[in-house]
Amino acid sequence: MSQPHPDFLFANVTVTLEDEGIWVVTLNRPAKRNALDEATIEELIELFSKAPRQGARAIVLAASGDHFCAGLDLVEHHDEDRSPADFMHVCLRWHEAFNKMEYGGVPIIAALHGAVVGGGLELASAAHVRVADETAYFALPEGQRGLFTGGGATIRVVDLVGKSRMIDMMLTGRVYQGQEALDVGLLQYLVSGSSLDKALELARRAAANLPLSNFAICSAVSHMQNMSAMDAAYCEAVIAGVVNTQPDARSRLDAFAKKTAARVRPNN
Ligand code: 1HE
Repeated sequence: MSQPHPDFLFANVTVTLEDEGIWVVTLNRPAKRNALDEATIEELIELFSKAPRQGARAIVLAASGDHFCAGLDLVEHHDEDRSPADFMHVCLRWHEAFNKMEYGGVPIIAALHGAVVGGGLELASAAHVRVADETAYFALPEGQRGLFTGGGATIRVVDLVGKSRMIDMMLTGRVYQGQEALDVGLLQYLVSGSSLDKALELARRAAANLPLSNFAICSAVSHMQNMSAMDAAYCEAVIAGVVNTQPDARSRLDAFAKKTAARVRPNN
C-alpha cells in the first residue's frame, strides 16, 4: 500500500503513505538537482510542522533523480539579488524547517545518493539517521561560491564531523564519500544496494517502537544538547518519568518478565 498523502499535494515535495504509519517524503525537482528554493522550504515547513500531529510513525526522506540535493537554489539567489535582511529571513525559514525535523519527535531516516552538498547536507543532517549508497558524496562548496552556510551546518555538520573537518570542507572544497564519509560520521549506514530500501527497513524498525518513546528520542536528545549537564540530567529524569511509566509499555515489560520478549543478542 503506497498512496499519495491527500493533505500534502505539493509542487516540489511528494509525500506518500506506506504501511505501518510510515511516510516517504521525496524531494521532487530533479531537473534542478533538488536545489532548495523558497517554495520547497515552505513545503517542508508545512509538512514537518503537521506530521507529528497527523500520525506519522517514521519518515523516510528521499530524493528523485541522480542527486539527493544540490543545496541552496543558487539561480533563485542570483535572480533575487537579496539584501542582507532578505537572506537572513530566508535562513530563518530554513531553520524553521530543519528544526521542525530535528525536534519534531518523529524519526526521520534520510536515504542519500549522489550529491549531498551545501544546504543539501544541512537538510540531511537534520534527519535522525542517514543512510547512503555508494554514489553519495558530501561537500560544503559554499566557500568556492563566495557564500557561507546558512541552514544550520555550523551546528549540525559540526555535531557530525567536528569543527576542524567542517572548516576544512568549507575552505578546501573537500569531498567525502564511501567508507571515509562513514568513518568521519557523515552517515550511519553505507549500503551497496538501495539506500531507500535500507531506510525503509530502518523506518519500519523505528515505527515498531511506542510513539512516546520515539518522541523523546527524536526531540529530547536534541533539546538536551542545548542545556548544561545539570539541566539535561534533570530533564532526562522528568522525561523518563513520563515515558518509562506509559501504560502502553506495560505489555512490553510484561512480555520481558514472562520471558516471551526477544532478548538482545549479538548480530552473529
Ligand atoms: C541548480 C543547482 C543549485 C544544479 N541551484 N540550480 N551547492 C552547490 O554549489 C552545488 C551546485 N550544483 C552542482 O555542483 C551540480 O549541479 C551537481 C553536482 C549538484 C549536479 O551536477 P550535474 O552535472 O548533474 O547538473 P548541472 O548541469 O550542474 O545542473 C543541472 C541543472 O540543475 C541546471 O539547470 P538548467 O536549467 O540549466 O538545466 C542547474 O542550474 C541546476 N542546478 N544545482 C540552482 N544549487 C542556506 S545557505 C546554503 C548554502 C548553499 O547551499 S550553497 C550551494 C551549494
